[in-house]
Amino acid sequence: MNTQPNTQYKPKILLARAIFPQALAKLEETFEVRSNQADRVLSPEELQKELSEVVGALVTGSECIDAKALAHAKDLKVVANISVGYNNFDVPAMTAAGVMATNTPDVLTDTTADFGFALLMATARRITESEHWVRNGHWDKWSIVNNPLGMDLHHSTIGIIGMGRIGQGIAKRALGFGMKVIYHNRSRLSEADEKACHAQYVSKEELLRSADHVILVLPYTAENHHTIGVKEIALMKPTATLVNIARGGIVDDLALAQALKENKIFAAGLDVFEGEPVVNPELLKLSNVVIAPHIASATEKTRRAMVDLAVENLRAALAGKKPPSLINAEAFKT
Ligand code: 8YV
Repeated sequence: MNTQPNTQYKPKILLARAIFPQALAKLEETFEVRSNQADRVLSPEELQKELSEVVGALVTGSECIDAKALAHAKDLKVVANISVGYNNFDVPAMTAAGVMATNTPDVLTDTTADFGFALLMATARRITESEHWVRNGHWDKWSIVNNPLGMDLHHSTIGIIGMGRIGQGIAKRALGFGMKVIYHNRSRLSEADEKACHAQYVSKEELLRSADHVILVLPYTAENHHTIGVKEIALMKPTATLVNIARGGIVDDLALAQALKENKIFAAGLDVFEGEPVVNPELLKLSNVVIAPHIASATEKTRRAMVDLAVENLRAALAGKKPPSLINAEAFKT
C-alpha cells in the first residue's frame, strides 16, 4: 500500500465565481483551485491579488480583466471567460501581458436565441404586465377591449441589430412566425447566410423606421455605446417594441424610460442594463417594460456547456495547446 502523501504538483488557478459542484470537483483533480462558491463578486483589488497568484483563471462578465487587474499577474497564462461576450476583457492589455483570452461561443447560441424570442413575445403580448394585473385583482370579467391588448408578432417585421450567430438564430425563429426579417450589422452577411435567414440588409435608420419589433444582439464596444438613444427611439413606430438581450450600455436606459413613459414606443423587453445588477428606477416604475436579470443563456444544460467549454479552453492553454476559442491569437506561443 502506498502511504506516501500525494505530492503531485497541481497548478494554481482562480475560479472567480460559483460553478456546478461536479465541475469544481473535476477541476480539483488537476488544479489547486482558489474557488469562490460563495459567489461574491471580487473587488478590483481582490481580483488583482488573486490573479497575481495563479497561472489561469475562470471568470465571468462581472470580472473586469484590464491592465490594473493584470499588474502583478506574472505567472498568468490564460483567462477563460464563462461568457461569449467579452467586453469585460481589455484584449490589448491581455495580449501585452502575454495572457490568452478565451470565451464560450456556439454552446449558448440556441438557448439565447430562444430567450430573445421569449422576451419579445412577453413584451409584445404584455405577458408579465397581465400577470401582475391578475395577481393585483383587476380581472373581474372577460372583455373584448378592457384587458391588456398587445401587438402581433406573426406577419410583422422584425429588425435585428447585430446579425452574428445569435441574431441569425432569432431570424430563423422569426420565419416560423411568418415575419419579415430585416437586419443591420457591422458587415453584411454572405448571400448564402442572408438566404438561409430570409433576411434583408438595411441601414440602422431604415431598420428603426420600418421594424415593428427591434431586437438588439450586438456585442458591446466603446463605439456602440448608446446605439439606441433619444434620436434613434424617435425614428421608431409608436407601436414598436424594443428588446435588448445584448449588453447594458447599448441602450440609453434613461432615454428609453422617458420614451416608454410618454408612449413614444409601445413597450420594451430588457435582459441587460446599464450598471446592472442595479436597474434604473425610472424603468422599474413602468408597466410597459418586461425586466429579466440577464438570463438569456440561463438553462442548466447551457450553463454547464459554457463552464465545460471555458474549462476546456483553460486546460488547453495550460497544456501549451491552442485553446478552441482563443480570442487573441497573438498571445499564443508554441
Ligand atoms: C453570461 C452572456 O451568462 O455569454 C454572454 O455574453 O451575456 C451570458 O451568457 C454572462 O455574460 C455572464 O458571464
